[in-house]
Amino acid sequence: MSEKMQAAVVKELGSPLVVETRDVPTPGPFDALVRVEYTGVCHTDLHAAHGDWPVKPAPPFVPGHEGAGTVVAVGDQVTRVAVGDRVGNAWLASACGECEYCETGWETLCPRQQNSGYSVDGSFAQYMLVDSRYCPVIPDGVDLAAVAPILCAGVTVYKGLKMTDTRPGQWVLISGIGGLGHIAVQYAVAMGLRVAAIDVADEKLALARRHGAEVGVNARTSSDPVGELTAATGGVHGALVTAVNAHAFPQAVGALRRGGTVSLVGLPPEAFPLDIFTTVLFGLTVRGSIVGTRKDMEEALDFFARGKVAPTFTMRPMTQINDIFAEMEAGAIDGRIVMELATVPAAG
Ligand code: 8ID
Ligand code: ZN
Repeated sequence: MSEKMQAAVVKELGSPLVVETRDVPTPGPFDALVRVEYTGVCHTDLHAAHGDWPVKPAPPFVPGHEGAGTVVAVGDQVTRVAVGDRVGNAWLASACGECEYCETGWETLCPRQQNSGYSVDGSFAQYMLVDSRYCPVIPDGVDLAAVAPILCAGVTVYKGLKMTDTRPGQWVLISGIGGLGHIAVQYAVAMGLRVAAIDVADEKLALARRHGAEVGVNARTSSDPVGELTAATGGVHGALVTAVNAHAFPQAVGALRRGGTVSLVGLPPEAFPLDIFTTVLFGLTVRGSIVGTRKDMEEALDFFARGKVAPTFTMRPMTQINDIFAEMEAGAIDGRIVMELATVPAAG
């Protein structure tokens, strides 16, 4: 009889997840089987469970792409990790390794990539498979619960900030101070940038200030959020939009100074108007940014291991996943939720 585990499963898009007993998966040649100890909950998991995006995941599937745990078995071709190593999963579960993107350091754009918790089962489970050639390797000595949010939120904002082409001493706007945004503030400060924050809740702006933001603007209560940001910074050199609301995007573009760059990272399933005249005459750059490569991940994890960033998180059992999603939708989470897999009642 195969071994069993508990997993939170999307049975139908838009329906609550079901925590149920599943078989522990068997590793293929390049896979590692990981006993998951902690997993962060990303807003992408909520988009996945709702089927928000044009390319939809196929139920039943297990969400989760911020899982951290220990390797308990490996396939016969695995060389990069070994039983006992601490590894995680990531949104970029694997890529083809052969296309023009993989060949030029842009594996995150590989058209044949697999995505954890979307096209392959993720970390909302007591065990998961990872491709040993792509999985993040957790640095020695770091706390497994605290590192989980780095595996998506951390690497995504670290790469997204690099994509703003800003330099130390310049202003960067972080729009949306949720799971991604509050970590973005910390990477930006660590990179020597000056940080302005915008969100729709004063508690989120207070969190941004605790992590080093110098300016905080409430887009809900301010009569002129862009004017306030411009007055405080002279116009930001770069902006990173993590907000899950299309209104935040033109505001971030509006806050840029001439020559500025905005990295779009948040994924509300909508469009936004881009003023052509201003974009052209002010020489603005508007670009998308999707997670990070394995190298970006190594660098993002290194910032964490050196104590430069420390996600704010609350630990919860996986059985509360539907409550957690409801709180996320309501914007009621401070930083990140990290689910503890050990507290799930033993599989039977
Ligand atoms: O690689 C990527 N591009 C990537 C990676 C990971 C996540 C993209 N994402 C996407 C997610 O799919 C999601 O759409 O980034 C978005 C943010 O993910 P998150 O940080 O995990 O979500 P959250 O914790 O719910 O935070 C969202 C924040 O946005 C604020 C909320 O108050 C919250 O703090 N916000 C909203 I909703 N409307 C806003 C507005 N109009 C706003 N902030 C400013 N202005
Ligand atoms: Zn994510």
